[in-house]
Amino acid sequence: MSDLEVPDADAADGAAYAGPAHAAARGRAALVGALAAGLGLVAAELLALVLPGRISAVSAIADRVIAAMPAAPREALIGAVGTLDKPLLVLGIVVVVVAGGALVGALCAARPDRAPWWFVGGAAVAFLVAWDLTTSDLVPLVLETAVAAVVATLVWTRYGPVVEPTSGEGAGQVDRRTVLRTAGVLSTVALLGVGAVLWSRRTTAAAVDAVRSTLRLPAPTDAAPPVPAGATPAVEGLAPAVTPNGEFYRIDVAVSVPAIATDGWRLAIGGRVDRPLELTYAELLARPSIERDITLCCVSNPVGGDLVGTARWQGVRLADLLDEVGVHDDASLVLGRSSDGFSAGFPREILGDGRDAMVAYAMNGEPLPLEHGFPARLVVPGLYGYVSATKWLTGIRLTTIEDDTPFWVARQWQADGRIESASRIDVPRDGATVPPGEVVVAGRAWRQHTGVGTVQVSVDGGPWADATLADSLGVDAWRLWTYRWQATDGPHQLRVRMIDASGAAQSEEVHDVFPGASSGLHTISVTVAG
Ligand SMILES: Nc1nc2c(c(=O)[nH]1)N[C@H]1C(S)=C(S)[C@@H](COP(=O)(O)O)O[C@H]1N2
Ligand SMILES: [Mo]
Repeated sequence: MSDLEVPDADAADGAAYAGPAHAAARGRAALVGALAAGLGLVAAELLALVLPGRISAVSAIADRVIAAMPAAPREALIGAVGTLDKPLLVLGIVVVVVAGGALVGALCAARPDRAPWWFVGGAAVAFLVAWDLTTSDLVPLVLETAVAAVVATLVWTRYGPVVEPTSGEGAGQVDRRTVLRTAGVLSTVALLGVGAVLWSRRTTAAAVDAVRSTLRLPAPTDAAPPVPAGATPAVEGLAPAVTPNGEFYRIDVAVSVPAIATDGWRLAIGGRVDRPLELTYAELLARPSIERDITLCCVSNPVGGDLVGTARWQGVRLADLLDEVGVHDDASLVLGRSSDGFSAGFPREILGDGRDAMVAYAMNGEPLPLEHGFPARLVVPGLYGYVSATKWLTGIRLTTIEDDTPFWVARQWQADGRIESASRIDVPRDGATVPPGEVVVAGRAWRQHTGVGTVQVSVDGGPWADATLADSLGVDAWRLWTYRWQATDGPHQLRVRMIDASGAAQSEEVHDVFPGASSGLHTISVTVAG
């Protein structure tokens, strides 16, 4: 028996397939298998475009992979490739599918009737990985994976090997030129299909964004005072107190930004309530609204990092909506759900202190940008985004953590996402060289919903000296600060700490982000040379 023996072929098939001709046939079968799998995938993605919800199986699988990754490798991946992590994952999935098809083709060269079972099995595995029990993707994902299996089988039966073991070596094989020509045609179709998917995504997003930019916002019923001119000290290189939308950090697990048209959008408030409520976009905007400056912050922000931003948000007070639906006493968790299957939840008791949590629809005077949750999102002062700030909001569920575990809590992040005190030096930059004499050191500090009390700077481990606080945007936003330092030649270390408005000093204990939040004092090195 040759070592090119096809493992699952019986002796008669094996004899007919021995030798170099067999290897070539197996190569062709692998090629057809790869094409079959690839085209199945393209067909599924095209179908996703026309199904309600536009749930792509590939992006759903990428979501689940990101979600299933332990925090350390995920952070490492994001650290290494930044926001390219999702496109790379999608590419990886495509490669795995095509390679899997090639393997099936090679293994089934001698027994082509077996390949469809592998395609069906592969599609079933893809479905199981893609489907999240907590979302309603069931029907689209069943349809998409079924279509993938059917298309792969059709391609295989049309172009795959035909084996008639009794009629001699290579009998019934399609010739090489036919396979290559077909491969060319099918690859072109596949590329066009992928192109069409990407193009259609972009045009949908562009269409939603075009409508978005024509929307008119109501004047806030309860407006924020004008931003004080003194909220941002005039220091070169210091970013403003209110972050422009285009510079606001973005964090989410969505592979492509959901583009939700306002027409069909509804916000459903339900669960353990007396009177469930459903609001259209117009109904949401018709309600009394508040406008507040709130600093939003990611739990993954490292000490001194920039996954934090402040915007002037406008929306409907969450407490008013909850009063209206009549929340049951046993509802301990407020869970925001989004169109992409993400959910974020926080203890209901946190709202007991009257903080201005809201269903926000505007950011810095314009409808929420698509990346920041259009048409609506939750914003809760004092909580990290992962437990509170659900973008592309479609539902608010009054529930318990046992019944509905929020996305990141199910992945071992802390359930209590209250923001820790933090402070940062922005100017000068770490590693900068500055001239001797008076140097203006500047930065920001935050402890949302408590407020900043004092910011202090220490040079080279020396005594803490008070910085000057800029004008306040309120307790829910960060506060900028400056410190005049008499710099002398040589290398120096600058360190900052914050004491909040209740008198509690920022933790000096150093720890990494997972599973709660980073802590420790931001320290930078500068060289003074003239
Ligand atoms: N739908 C959805 N909402 C989400 C997330 C997400 O992955 N999906 N991530 C949350 C996290 S972890 C953060 S820090 C904030 C970030 O909001 P931003 O992108 O507007 O800055 O969004 C939150 N809302
Ligand atoms: Mo986050």
